[in-house]
Amino acid sequence: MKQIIKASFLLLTIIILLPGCTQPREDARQFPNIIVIYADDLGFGDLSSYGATEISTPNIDRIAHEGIRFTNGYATSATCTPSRYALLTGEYPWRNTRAKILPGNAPLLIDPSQPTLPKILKQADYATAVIGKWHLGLGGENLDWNNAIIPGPNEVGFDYSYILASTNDRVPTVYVENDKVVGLIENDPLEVSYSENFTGEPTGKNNPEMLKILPSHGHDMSIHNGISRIGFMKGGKSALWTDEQMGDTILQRSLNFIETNRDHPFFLFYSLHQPHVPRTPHPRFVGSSGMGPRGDVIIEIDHAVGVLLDFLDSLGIDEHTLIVFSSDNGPVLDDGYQDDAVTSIGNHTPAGILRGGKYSLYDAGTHVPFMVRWPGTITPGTSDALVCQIDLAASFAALTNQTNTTPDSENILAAFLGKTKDGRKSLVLEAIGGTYYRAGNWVMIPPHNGPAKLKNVNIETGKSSIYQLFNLAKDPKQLNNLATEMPDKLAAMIEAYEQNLDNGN
Ligand code: NG6
Ligand code: CA
Repeated sequence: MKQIIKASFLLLTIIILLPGCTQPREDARQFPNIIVIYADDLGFGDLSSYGATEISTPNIDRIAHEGIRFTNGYATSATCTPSRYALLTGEYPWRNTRAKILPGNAPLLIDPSQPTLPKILKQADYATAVIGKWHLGLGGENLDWNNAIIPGPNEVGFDYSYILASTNDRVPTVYVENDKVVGLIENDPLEVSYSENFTGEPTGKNNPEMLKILPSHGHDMSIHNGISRIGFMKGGKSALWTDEQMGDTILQRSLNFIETNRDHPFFLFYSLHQPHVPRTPHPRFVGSSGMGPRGDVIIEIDHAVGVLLDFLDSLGIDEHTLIVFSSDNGPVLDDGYQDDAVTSIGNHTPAGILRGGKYSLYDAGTHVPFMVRWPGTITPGTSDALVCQIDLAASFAALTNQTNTTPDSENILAAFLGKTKDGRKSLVLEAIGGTYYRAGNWVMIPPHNGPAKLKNVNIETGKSSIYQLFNLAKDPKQLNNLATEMPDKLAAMIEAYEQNLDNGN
């Protein structure tokens, strides 16, 4: 009897103790933490794991080498806002006419009633956060930055948000934490306009003597921190960020979020602002690449990724964390500031072997680095499966036993985990001024009106008055237009493309 009582007591003790120690950990760890690290304008050839020889990115390469390195990974779009829209909503951005590069005072682009990736993960009891670049609009029309900014990220599925209001080259140059501008004080209200300057405020155009980085095109409006931006602002002085600190700020907030949720599944959208312009590395990275500020900020993000990986390791949650690393669109050198990106590039090829770049209908616009790491679960390797950021929503819904309610996202979890090399069959991608179609290794670009080159940024648009058809398996540089030579293939591609568009509307 004594024995039985003793045994029961022991059992009771174990049961009582379990919730406090191992049990919840195991429950909470049913699904992995998910971190999406999203670079801004990083090209297919910008990482050493993707063939760069003039720059070394050992920490990001760790994700590639310890996970699956995708050679056919895509953003949906050759610019930022639409790619981010697709990643978060699982909806093709060309279905939403507002999903274009947004000004800094644009209303929230995602409808709070839309299904989103973070909402799906919240249903699976994840804590969710976006930290870093947002560029998906905030609030409604005529937003007052001095009051609660609603709706924003918190209304579309994020429990916590700490974001750049828009981009680092657009006003207002402030962080927004949840629904408030960080550091704003009452007697110095922040005002923002994209139509006219505020009386007496200096601009890059009129006051170049105040600038430490000169604009090359655009970016000549309000000045903050010696850098003129797109758009006008006034006041809110106590809230204005320091560009050189931005990398550290975003990283630190991300580490805090991870630490807070170390015992609970979390989804972190770690949204880097580099190497987008203006490129302002922290002083400790200045000169680190030998390639000017663009290279230096790539080294800066590589370093940040290393800190993050080590942090996960130190918390013992490495094997419980799935990481995706990718970029929102392809590379650009001169995107509006005279920052030596062009003159210091040397032999580096940001787009790697691909044609075009940011904004372009050619492959480098959307074909980006893409890697997925989940130590202990994913067997490292390389995959040529066609995968796209739009598919994270459905795939992570599958991973966490949730129903995918987003319209265009496909469950290709098996491809993301390296279990199959079958990804998507096709994609309707977009760039500035139009859409195009990839199916298997083939790309069809329909005729689009517009210049063949964007002169300021010196990038081919891919626009042509005739159909273009390329076989990327044989011709990754897209030099050999097979449209005339292969009329049947062209017709089949056009038909499939139009069917995809029709289904979309
Ligand atoms: C363009 C800006 C460019 C960049 C881009 C958005 C000018 C002349 N150019 O309009 O500098 O901000 O928008 O980049 O203003 S993205 O990566 O956020 O899509
Ligand atoms: Ca971008």
